[in-house]
Amino acid sequence: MPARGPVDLPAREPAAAELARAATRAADSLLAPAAGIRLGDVVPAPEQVTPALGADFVLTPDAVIRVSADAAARTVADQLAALLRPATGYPLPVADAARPEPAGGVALVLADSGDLGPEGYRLDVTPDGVRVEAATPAGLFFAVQTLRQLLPATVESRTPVAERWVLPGGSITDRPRFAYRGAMLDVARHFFGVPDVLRVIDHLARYKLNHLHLHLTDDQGWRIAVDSWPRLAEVGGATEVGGGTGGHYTRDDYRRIVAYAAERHVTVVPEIDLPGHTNAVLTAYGELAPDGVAPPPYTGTEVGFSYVDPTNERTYDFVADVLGEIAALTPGPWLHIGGDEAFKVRPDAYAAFVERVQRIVAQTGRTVVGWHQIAPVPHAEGRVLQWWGTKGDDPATADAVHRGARLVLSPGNHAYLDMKYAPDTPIGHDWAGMIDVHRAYDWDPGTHLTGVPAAAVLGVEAPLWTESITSRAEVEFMLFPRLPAIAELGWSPRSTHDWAGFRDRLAGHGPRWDAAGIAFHRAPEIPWPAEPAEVPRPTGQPTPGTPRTTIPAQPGPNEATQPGPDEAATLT
Ligand code: TNX
Repeated sequence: MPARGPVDLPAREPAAAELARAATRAADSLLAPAAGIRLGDVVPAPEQVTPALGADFVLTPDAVIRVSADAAARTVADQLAALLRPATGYPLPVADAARPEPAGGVALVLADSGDLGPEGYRLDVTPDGVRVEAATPAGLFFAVQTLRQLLPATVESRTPVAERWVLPGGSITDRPRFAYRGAMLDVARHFFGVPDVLRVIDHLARYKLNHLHLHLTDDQGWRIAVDSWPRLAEVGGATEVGGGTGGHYTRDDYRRIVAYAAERHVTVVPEIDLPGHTNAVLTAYGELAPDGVAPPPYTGTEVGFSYVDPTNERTYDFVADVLGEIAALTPGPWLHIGGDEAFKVRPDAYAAFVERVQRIVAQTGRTVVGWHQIAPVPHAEGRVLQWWGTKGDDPATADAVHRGARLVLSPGNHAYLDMKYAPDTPIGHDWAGMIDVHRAYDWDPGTHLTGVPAAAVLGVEAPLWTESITSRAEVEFMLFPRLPAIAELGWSPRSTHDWAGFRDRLAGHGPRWDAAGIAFHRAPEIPWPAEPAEVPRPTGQPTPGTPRTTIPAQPGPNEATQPGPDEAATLT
């Protein structure tokens, strides 16, 4: 008898394989919803989520990423590929979207259909593929951040993982509530080098934040090279809180930060704090001091004692030169002039100074931003005030809004991520109270300040002051998990606001942060999933679900493999 089977198989194989795939899909659709990620498990919560049970998509080794013919969109496709390749081990070539649609891929399509706005997107997941549509590359980029969260947490691994790369089926239509969604890093109290800043930009991008405010100058240090006043960085940059050697960004360093941010649709907002918080300036150029004498460097944490002389014309040369150089290096529309805590400057002199500096900013073609202390000063076209008070009522700020100012909200008692989580938090301040995750989440930017309509609110920002924060691990400990709470307030429609739901969605990010080597705080309010038992735990690590109040001085378990920013995704 002739051997049976092999000779007949080629003709039957496609049908058999198809049947097998269909059977797997049917079985998966029954199993996946219980065990896997649901379409709505995204932070910040999307505007509209329509799950389709049984319509999951599985990313396979032969998947292709297709993208519209546009350089910036192509960058997003390359970023997606760079994000997915390490953990999946798949080649994921990037091809032109105009090519005939192969099944099983991801398509990123620029299309101005519907009302997605400048940052919105639509994501459709079907068994045959994933299709993203947006009017802009920024919209595609934000969709990619959503897509990333819909894959298993192990997608964050930088080495290949055996995993079924399933995405839950259905559609998401999403766009932000506010145009300005930011975080601030104080690089003046303690200096943070370029790799640390790039990593913070990655953290922002994950949660669809689109502004990085850099607090570049303060009493303890001046952190940006200025060609026309070189001693600012050379002398003023050589100190920090606690007496360390500080540091500063060269112009190329700063350009690199700005470019890295731009590739992630993040705008850098540089702050030169004036007229107070300027001891570092005065150590470098004593001629700008009210008494003309350079003070010694300051490495403590008091505020409000220093100021540049508002009656000296040289002060305005200094301001114009510095702001001119910073504007030339900064593609974004904003220049932040500080304006906070100038306690030693009389109110009339302060108002005249700020009014003049607002005009200098206008001459650079940029829009002025200042802390809300500048509210009483006459309006300047487009100006933005950053609210950091702890009350819900401030007549001076409401009045400035009525005169045309817009607001970025950073309420000290909700959004100041340098505040401790709880009394036993080992670092941070407490002057604005404790800020646990619930407190960071539990406010509404649209109604927060009496007399300020939602239409005047440009957005939200989470500042991280660094008097007590000295390392990348400490930065991450304070940012995570509160930064995603502020991000959700900035992005998600108010109708999605729900603490219990947020807490559960956020919990799923713990394993992602573990896989990405992010040193987050295991806040006890969040029901973090237990880690798999086989994951080896370095001694001293808390058991799952236990709040961690110490910050790892050593890199976390995965940090050695993923220490830096996601520069693999950078294209030059
Ligand atoms: C107030 S908020 C400051 C900063 C401090 C911060 C500490 C603001 C505009 N000024 O100088 O670093 O408190 O929380």
